[in-house]
Order: sequence, then C-alpha cells, then structure tokens
Amino acid sequence: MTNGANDVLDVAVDGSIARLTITRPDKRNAVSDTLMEALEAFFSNPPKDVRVVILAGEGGHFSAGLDLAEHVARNAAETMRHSRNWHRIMDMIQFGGLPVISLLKGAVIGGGLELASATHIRIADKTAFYQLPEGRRGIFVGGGASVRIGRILGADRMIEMMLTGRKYDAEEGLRLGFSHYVCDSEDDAKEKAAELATTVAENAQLSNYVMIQALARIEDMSKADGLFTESLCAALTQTSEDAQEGLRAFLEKRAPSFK
Ligand code: 1HE
Repeated sequence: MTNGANDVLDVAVDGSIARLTITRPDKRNAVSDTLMEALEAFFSNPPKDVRVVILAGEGGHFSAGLDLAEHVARNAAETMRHSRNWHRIMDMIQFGGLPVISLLKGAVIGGGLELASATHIRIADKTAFYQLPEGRRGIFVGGGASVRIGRILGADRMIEMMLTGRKYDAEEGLRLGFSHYVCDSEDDAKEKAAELATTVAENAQLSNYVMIQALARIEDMSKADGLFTESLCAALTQTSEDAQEGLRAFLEKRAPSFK
C-alpha cells in the first residue's frame, strides 16, 4: 500500500514495514516545518499493523538539516518554540514504540544528523558524511543534538566537531557510532535494512517496545534507579505470553511464533 502523505514525505506501507522517504532532493532533503509536520502525522498515528519503520531520503543525500531559508525569518521566541517542537517530534520518533531504521547517505548534516540520531538502527552507505556546521552559520543545534549526539560522541568530541565544522566520512561515522553499519552501495544498504527490519519485526512486540522505551531512559537514571527499572521491565516482559512462547520455542528447537 502506498499513500503519498504529502509532497515532502512519501509513506509506503508493506505489511509490517513502513517505508518513509523524504522527497525534497532539490533542497537536499532540508528539514522544513512541513516535513516535521508530516513526520509528526505519521509517528503520532502509525498504521496498526506496522512493526518497523525505514526512514530514507530521495536523491543523493539523507538530509542537509534545518531548512535555512525558513529559519532566516524567526525571532528568539519563534526559534525557542521551533526548537521545542523539534524536540517533541524527535521524542515521538525515538519513544513512539516502533523501531526505526534510517538509511544514511551523502549529507547527514545538522538537523539531518539530529533526525538520524533519534532513530534506533542506522545503516550508512559509503557516500555518507556527517557534519555539525552550525558554528559556520552563526547558530547552535536545536533539534536534540546536545543530548543525542552528545551521548553518541561524548561532549568533548562534539565540541571539537562543532568548533571546527569538520566532516566525518562513512567509515569514521561507523567507528564513532553515527551509523551501526556501512554498506558498499545504496542498494546493499537497502537490502540490509529490509533484512534487519524483518528480523526486528519478528521479535516479540513487548520486548521491542521495552527496549525502545527503557534503555535510553535508564541511561539518564542513577545506577540504583536504572537497575530497579530494569527489574520492572524484566517482570513485564518475562511474564508475557510471548515470553512463554519464546522460551518454549527455544527448548523445542524451533522458531518462536509471537502474538
Ligand atoms: C538548502 C539546504 C538547507 C541545501 N536549507 N536549503 N545545514 C547546512 O548548513 C547544510 C547546508 N547545505 C550544504 O552544505 C550543501 O547543500 C550540501 C553539502 C548538503 C549539498 O551540496 P550540493 O552542492 O549538492 O547542493 P547545493 O547546491 O549546495 O544545494 C542545492 C539546493 O539545496 C540549493 O537550493 P537552490 O534553490 O539554490 O537550488 C540550496 O540552497 C538548497 N539547500 N541545503 C535550505 N539546509 C534545529 S537546529 C538544526 C541546525 C542545523 O541543521 S544547521 C545545519 C544546516
């Protein structure tokens, strides 16, 4: 099934997998307000049977970040609201309960990197490069990078990356954790995404949900609170019907069949 959500985000649903494609290649998939609205519309009410989302960009780039043409006109109060709105929608992507796989290529810059870092599995091809050029534009990150990219890189490396505006290539990005995989070509990356999407979709849904909801939050907690929360999550998943099926399937040497 394919619905053209609107002219900036194409949404194609095929069984349990939804493929979202940013369709602004002429603007290098820069993140406009309309694109954020389209992402919000999908993630706030995803189709019922969807288990995994694959997010990609049309053309040679994942995303060149914030649409700078729109940004020029904002005053301080509007910028604050805009930034908080991005935080809200990025949180929806990260904590909406659906695993999201992003396909990274070409520019993964500024807000494009913020968007990628809200996704759970990041697959790059060799053309991908990563940059936080906000210093060069006289601005600062505003879509969650201080927290999400800060977590991936550590504040020290992120400061250096921002001060110098340096570009990391695909292999460096893999080493640093911007991506989890690098494939030789875009086609290989798509194939890898489809394979991983199938694997993830076959997991018990409650296990996936808890992984997404709990692990990033536990990172924010004290050790004692984190361990307590882990036990609550274990109690929730390990007493589910799917857990009984998963354990039985292992002992019976067969693949599990989850609800
Ligand atoms: C854009 C944008 C954009 C391209 N907003 N219009 N992001 C940046 O600072 C990255 C800015 N972009 C670039 O560095 C380059 O465009 C690329 C390296 C991504 C691609 O280069 P190239 O040579 O293939 O394309 P181009 O000729 O630079 O751009 C093609 C068109 O896309 C052109 O428009 P045209 O009407 O003249 O054809 C560009 O203006 C347009 N375009 N990038 C608007 N970003 C919540 S805070 C987040 C803060 C940030 O994200 S800061 C980082 C912003």
